[in-house]
Amino acid sequence: MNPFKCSILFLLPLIISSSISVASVTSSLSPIYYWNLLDIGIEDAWEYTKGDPNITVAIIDTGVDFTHPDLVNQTWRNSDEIPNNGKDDDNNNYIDDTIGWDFRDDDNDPSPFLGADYYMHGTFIAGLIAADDDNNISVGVAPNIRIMALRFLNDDFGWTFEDWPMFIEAIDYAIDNNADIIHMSVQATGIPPVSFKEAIQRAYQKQIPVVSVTGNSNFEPYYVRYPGNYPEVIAVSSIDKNHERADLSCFGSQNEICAPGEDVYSIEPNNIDLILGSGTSYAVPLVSATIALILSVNSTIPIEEIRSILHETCTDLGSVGKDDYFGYGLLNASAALKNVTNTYGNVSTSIQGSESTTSNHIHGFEFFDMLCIIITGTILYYKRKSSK
Ligand SMILES: [Ca+2]
Ligand SMILES: [Ca+2]
Ligand SMILES: [Ca+2]
Ligand SMILES: [Ca+2]
Repeated sequence: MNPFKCSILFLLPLIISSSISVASVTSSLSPIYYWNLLDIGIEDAWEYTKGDPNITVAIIDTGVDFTHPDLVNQTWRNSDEIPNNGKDDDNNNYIDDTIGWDFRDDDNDPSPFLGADYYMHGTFIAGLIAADDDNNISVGVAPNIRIMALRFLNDDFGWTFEDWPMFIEAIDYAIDNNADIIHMSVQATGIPPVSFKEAIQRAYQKQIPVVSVTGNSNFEPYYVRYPGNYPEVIAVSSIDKNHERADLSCFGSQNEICAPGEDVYSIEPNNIDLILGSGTSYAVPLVSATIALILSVNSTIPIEEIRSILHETCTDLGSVGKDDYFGYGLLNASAALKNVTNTYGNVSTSIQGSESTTSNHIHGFEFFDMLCIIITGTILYYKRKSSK
């Protein structure tokens, strides 16, 4: 056994959270289907943790199919809400919201509408984040955490100007119902209204990391799309198997980190086959889920500390140091978990609010389209691997 593994065995019993599960490293992942997870060092990261069930990622998207065998055990449950009694038992203004909320249809079933464009988008992302590791369909970065589904996107895989209040409601739901991370693989075509920016800032002030795309719109005007452009949001760009930036992946100074998102496999609703997808949408889940693993080691680490850990541990690509095309570099879950375990694994820290960071920020352009279409991920083809 190498010294690295010895240090893990020494450190684990000192972790204060009793719910930290010591991951048993499963058989090696297939480099064909999980090259993206292997590329961020997931097998070594799992020696620290596969996630804490008390850590929840809220996914604002097309909805999530929680009947999928890979997501049944990963479903966030609102324990304060009594199911199906027609009452809002926890007084959060949502009746019978036991597993999230469908803001698009205003009901308590956040599963995707199978007739919608890209109905698989949210489930594909949920699979990358947390697909269960106890069967043969797929496995996510943090299989022991929980997913809160907040359905928002319309049947055309987008939203319109009048939907911004609905988007804000979804963010506030995540904040008010104790999500630990807010995931949004979406991009606007212009600058969102101030009320939306304020919702992002509310999450930041509550120390809830918000993770989004740089965007899939590498054409004029060139800039990292919103919400990824906000300094409070962690913007993720997409690279391929050769560590080349994806052609459509937006770049700029707000590009914080990159992760593999091209030709990656995950799950889809109402089916137990793997499907293949590409786009910044599918790079972001690796970052969201790695943050979930970090918070599983210690849930009180402030956002800016998490960011520093990600920056310091990622693998530099392109020109030396942080650059517009790759941000600080390629996400390295293994190094991040080693860092966080050594620093925070046996130390209790208090949550400290902090002011928004300042960063270079684009100014001077206005909405050039009221239709806020997002196409941050495409599905190229289906059913490349049958389960079992
Ligand atoms: Ca309720
Ligand atoms: Ca109820
Ligand atoms: Ca699985
Ligand atoms: Ca670089």
